[in-house]
Order: sequence, then C-alpha cells, then structure tokens
Amino acid sequence: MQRALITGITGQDGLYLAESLLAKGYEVHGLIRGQSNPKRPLVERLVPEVHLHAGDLTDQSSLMRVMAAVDPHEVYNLGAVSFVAFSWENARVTSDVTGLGVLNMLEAVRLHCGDDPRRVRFYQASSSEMFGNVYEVPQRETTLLRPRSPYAVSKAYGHHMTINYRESYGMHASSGVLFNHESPRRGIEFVTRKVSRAVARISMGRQQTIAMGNLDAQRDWGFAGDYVEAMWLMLQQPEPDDYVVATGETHSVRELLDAAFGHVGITDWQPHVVLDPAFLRPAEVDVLTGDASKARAVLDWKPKVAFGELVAMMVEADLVAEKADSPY
Ligand code: NAP
Ligand code: F7E
Repeated sequence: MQRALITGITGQDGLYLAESLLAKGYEVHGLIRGQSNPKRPLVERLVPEVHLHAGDLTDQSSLMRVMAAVDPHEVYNLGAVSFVAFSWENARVTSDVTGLGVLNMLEAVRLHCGDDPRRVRFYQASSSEMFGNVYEVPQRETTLLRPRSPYAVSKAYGHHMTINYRESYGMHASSGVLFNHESPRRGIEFVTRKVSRAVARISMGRQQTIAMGNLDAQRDWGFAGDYVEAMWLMLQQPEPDDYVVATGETHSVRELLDAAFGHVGITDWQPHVVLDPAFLRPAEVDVLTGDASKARAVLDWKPKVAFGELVAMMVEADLVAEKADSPY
C-alpha cells in the first residue's frame, strides 16, 4: 500500500488531497501543529482515516521523527503561512515557515532516504505569487520570478531550494507552481470566500455591506479539487520536474463580485461594497495568467471547473452553511 505524508493537512488543499489519495487506496498521514490545534476536529470529521502526527515545519527534529514513524513513499509539502496580506505584518514567521520550512522538510526527506535519494517522492507547493510584477504574459515554468511580498519571496526560496535538492542530490522533488485555487473550504480571509460568504449573508439580510480592497486586481482562479490531482500526477512521473497549474483564464475582483452577487439575483452590487484602504497591499500583484500547457501535455491534466461554476459552488455552499448556522 502506498503511504503519503501531507503537511498542511488542516488547510484547503490538504483536505482535498487527503480525500483524493484515500480514494486512490493510499494510507494517508498528516502533520498537525500546536498542542491543541482547533482544526483537528474538522480533519477528524472529514477524513477520519487520516493518521495525524504532531510536528511543525519550523521544528526540524519533529519532521525527522514523523518521517521515521510514517516511512512515506510520497511527501506533499503544503504547509505554509499562506495569506499574502498577513505576510507583510509577519515577515519573519512567514520566512521561517513558508521559506525555511521547505528546507527543513527537504532535509528530513533527504536524511530519511539514506543511500537511495529516490526512495521518497517530494512535492513542493510553489505559487504563482512568485511571478509578482510579471515579466511576461502568460506565465509559464520558464518565466523569471519577481516576487512582491514576503510570502512570495519565501515561496521563491522554497521553489529554488526544491530544484536545488533535485539537482544536487538526485531527489525526486517536484514543484507545482499553482495559480489561485478556491473552494467552499477556502479560508474566509481570501477574497473569493470573503465575497461568497458575504453575498450569502447579504442575500439573507444578515449583513448589509462588505469592505473590500483593490477591485481591479486580476487572478487566474481555478477549483482546488482539480488542482490537487495535478499534485498527485507530478509525483507519478518517472522524472521530477516543475509544472505551472492554471486555467489560463483571468478575471478581476470586480468580475468576481458580478458573478457572486449575480448568483443571488443582485445585479447592482455597488450599494453593498465599501472600499476600505485597510485591504490595500503595500505592493500589489496586478494580473496573473497561467500557461499550463506543459501540465496538459505531460500530465494530461486540465481544469474541469470553470470560473462561473466555481463562484456559484462557493456561494451555494455558503448559503447552505448560513441557513444551517454552521459556517464551514
Ligand atoms: P491554507 O488553507 O492556508 O493551509 C495552510 C496549511 O499550513 C494549514 O494546514 C496550516 O496549519 C499549515 N501550517 C501553517 N504553519 C505551519 C507550521 N509552522 N508547521 C506546519 N504546518 C503549518 O493553504 P492552502 O490554500 O491549502 O494552500 C496549500 C499550499 O499551497 C500552501 O503552501 C500555499 O502557500 C500554497 N499555494 C496555495 C494556493 C492557493 O490558491 N490556495 C496557490 C499556490 C500555492 P494550521 O491549520 O495549523 O494553521
Ligand atoms: O487576494 C485582492 C487582493 O488574498 C486576491 C493565496 O492562496 O493565491 C492566494 O494569494 C486578490 C489580491 O489571494 C480584497 O489585493 C481585493 O490582488 O484572495 P487573495 P492572493 O493574494 O492572490 C496565491 C496563488 C497564493 O499562493 C496564496 O497563498 O484580491 N483583494 N480586495 C482582496 N483580497 C483579500 N484577501 N481581501 C479583500 O478584501
């Protein structure tokens, strides 16, 4: 039986990936941090078959201990401080977890592999944020990085360190450069979920307005359930490599508002949206568009859920959660 270890098991992608690997017949293990992690009950409810192990990406020996206990065939390093806006106010902790945490995990894997560097296959969750103030449109695997936030700088470090371990030690280490992917499980701090939740509440009369930042920012938004399949496909390849994973379609935050409010029959959302400078960032990434043709050609991967369906799915899920008074 194949064994997989997932860091970031409590996050959006960790949960989808765990479900997907369990359905494929894997034994799934997850790294969980903190002495009483508030998300543990959620993981235990959604994926009760997953074995949880205490550890932290900033604590190298905890990672080595978990590697020894699990002896995985595949490691998916999804753990990170992942909210870009938060990373300016917490640049050091972001660097420690999102940047150096990758090195800690790579070292734990390398040491566990001993004389056989390919004993464990490693996936690093890299990000389109690394492209930042983009050098070319669309962005592909060869596009130079120009990160614009402490988060993006930390991801660029982890990305290059993953490539370096692959080239230096011959490890099966791959990096997925994933563009924004969303779902009803997205954290409420991210713009898609913030909007879907607010729209559900506004349509039910529970809230009047939503405070927003830059409505002109544009992102290539896909569905997280589709994207975790690409992660798995990367580790099934005979050779490790880097892949961009994206839809190739870009929409503005304004279009997101159109789609979400439109779904509940509100065509003029202006009275419900308040612009608040608190949500503007010190440096913005204006537009991202991915070219996933390599993933399509090599992995035979393509996204299944389109932007409109994704927004509808998220608003519907928030309507159900609000009606049940049990927000996800
Ligand atoms: P997420 O929901 O924010 O989940 C982040 C996970 O990292 C959580 O499980 C969190 O655990 C864990 N974590 C935080 N600090 C940790 C630490 N010190 N040690 C161990 N684990 C720690 O993120 P996501 O959306 O699922 O994304 C998964 C990964 O893909 C992240 O690395 C993210 O940066 C990257 N990524 C995401 C996107 C996207 O659009 N979603 C795009 C590109 C790349 P707690 O619950 O304990 O905080
Ligand atoms: O912002 C703008 C904001 O926070 C998207 C992470 O998963 O994807 C995510 O990073 C855009 C930005 O995601 C609000 O300025 C406007 O331009 O949903 P977000 P992100 O920063 O793109 C990448 C690929 C990752 O790797 C990250 O881990 O929306 N925006 N008004 C707003 N954003 C937020 N959060 N809140 C607002 O009110």
